[in-house]
Amino acid sequence: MHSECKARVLMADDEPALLRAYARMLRQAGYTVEEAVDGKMAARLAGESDFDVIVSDIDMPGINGVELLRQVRGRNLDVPVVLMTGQPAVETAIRAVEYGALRYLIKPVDEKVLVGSLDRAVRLHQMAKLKRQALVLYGKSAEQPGDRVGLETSLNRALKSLWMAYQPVVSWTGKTLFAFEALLRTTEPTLPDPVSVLTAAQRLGRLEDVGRAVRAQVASAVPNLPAESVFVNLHIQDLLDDSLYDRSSPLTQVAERVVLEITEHAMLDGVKDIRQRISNLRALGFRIAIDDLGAGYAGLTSFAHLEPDVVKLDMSLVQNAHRHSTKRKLIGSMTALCREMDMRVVAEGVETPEERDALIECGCDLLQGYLFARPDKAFPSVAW
Ligand code: G
Ligand code: MN
Repeated sequence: MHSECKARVLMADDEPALLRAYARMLRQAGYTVEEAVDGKMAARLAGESDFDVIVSDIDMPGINGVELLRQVRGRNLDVPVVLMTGQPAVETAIRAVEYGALRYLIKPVDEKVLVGSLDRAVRLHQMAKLKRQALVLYGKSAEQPGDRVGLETSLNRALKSLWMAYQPVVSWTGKTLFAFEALLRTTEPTLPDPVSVLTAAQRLGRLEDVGRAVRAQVASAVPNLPAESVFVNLHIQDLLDDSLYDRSSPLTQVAERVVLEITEHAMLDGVKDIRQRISNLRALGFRIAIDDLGAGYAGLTSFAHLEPDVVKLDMSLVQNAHRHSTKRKLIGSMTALCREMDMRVVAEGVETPEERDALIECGCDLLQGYLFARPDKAFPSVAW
């Protein structure tokens, strides 16, 4: 079958006799083979052109097989890599799996096993390419790269392509712009929405990188902000990042114009000294908002700890408010209480004029949602 498909294999082994023997086996099976006499040469060849499969010895001087695998994954998430070794070790096997090696073969490798592995590898590679195409074409899929370097590559691309969308928060009765909320966006197809970016970053222990990138971007947009304030979502872990409290960091320079949103969901995760941290942020000039209020968490700790300046009602509470008197009662009571405590209330996810009017009737004047504007790169104008 390989005489037709002519799959290209990169074969790396620092033992010349073995390299020749394996290459011959593969050519007989119909593969086109390029030979690399060590890891360095293999890394160079792999960088120069695309292979259908890479087969490599593990124990090589300089760049060994696992390092080669890591370098290859930095550029290419899909190409199957088969590693071979004469000295199997649990440690290297684990790293091989972590970096997405397809197989880990013990030398001497039987011809049938080698060719069989490569036949399978070529098909899996085609499948991987098709899946990635499907993901790009049809978005949303929950598909995510499973291996660590793959995820790392995705996250790096997401960080590179990261941009902020802005959505207005309006005062309806005054017909004025109250603020914009900054929302994380990327063009990385494997991490298509903020939640998947944050989940990936969390798995990799790199939430700090995302938080810092977001804050830097928002800071650079503030001079052009066509409103007094900007709302910025914090991940609860961001509260543990020293750079958030750094007086010289770009966002702190404009802290007076920034409202930091902390989601109510996260309050349960219990960041140590949260009170102290919040009070440090206030001292720097930031205001604090509770995000997603009413979305599932019933406790009072969030209020007690945050004493927020702004409370954002979750869209689950807001949507269809005109149809449910219970929702209106809740919103009305919350809004009244917040006013007594000197807190502003923003209703999120307002999509229809009926919802808007119901909210106004409940005393809630600050509104955000598709009815007024969708989040967009250039500060979108409001459809009054
Ligand atoms: O968790 P947080 O409240 O920060 O999330 C806001 C999210 O809600 C954003 O991703 C934004 O795109 C989305 N959003 C904003 N306005 C509306 C709306 O009117 N309807 C819906 N369904 N989503 C909205
Ligand atoms: Mn928010």
